[in-house]
Amino acid sequence: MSASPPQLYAHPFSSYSQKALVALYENGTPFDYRNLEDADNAAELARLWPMKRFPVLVDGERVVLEATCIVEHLQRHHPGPVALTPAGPDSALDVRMLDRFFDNYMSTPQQKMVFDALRAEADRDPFGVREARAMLDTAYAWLDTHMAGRTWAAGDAFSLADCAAGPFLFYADWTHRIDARFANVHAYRERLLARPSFRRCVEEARPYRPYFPLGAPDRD
Ligand SMILES: N[C@@H](CCC(=O)N[C@@H](CS)C(=O)NCC(=O)O)C(=O)O
Repeated sequence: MSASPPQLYAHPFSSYSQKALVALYENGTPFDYRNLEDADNAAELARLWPMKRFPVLVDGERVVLEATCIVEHLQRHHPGPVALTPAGPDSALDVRMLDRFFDNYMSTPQQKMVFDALRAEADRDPFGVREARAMLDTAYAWLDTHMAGRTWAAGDAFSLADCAAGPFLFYADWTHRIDARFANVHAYRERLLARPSFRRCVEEARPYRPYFPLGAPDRD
């Protein structure tokens, strides 16, 4: 794509940033980390993407939005030993399906609760937060059944779906605890925490735990 390494606009404490970082760390892909803690990088992000959502990857002339697409772009243009999207079309579909599950039914309700906590009291949405809690409980229950007998979310190997699962299960449990009866989900979360790529993200994010508006628990 370009002679220079891709640039990643991201923040260490952000779950979607971690999803892209896990992919980069899995394959030891060189990249230029544009940490959004730096105001100049944040201003550049706003120029690149008016939504100001992150992560965003810049690779030569190409601006890649959305964490899933960033992982897919890396797989295509900077492949390494770990194939995060399988070559077979049906296996690739399984991975993408689980990736969509984690974005839509784990991260979306989790973000809803966090964004609500950041609002002024008068602007809060208690009904929406109750709906988000219910969605997380349904997602935990479905995932518990899905993970029975599995190591990773889709197929036999670590994939894009697990890049999403690491940060989203991490913060979902902080936001709305995963009930103890969902033993397969707890075991999967622990497996993800032990994976060096995600462990590295957790350690890099540790200094920012005071940013968590619901109060970071004293664990993990
Ligand atoms: N659909 C986007 C979601 C990205 C996203 O929501 N990122 C959060 C950080 S984890 C963010 O940009 N938050 C800042 C904001 O909402 O203004 C993706 O898949 O990358």
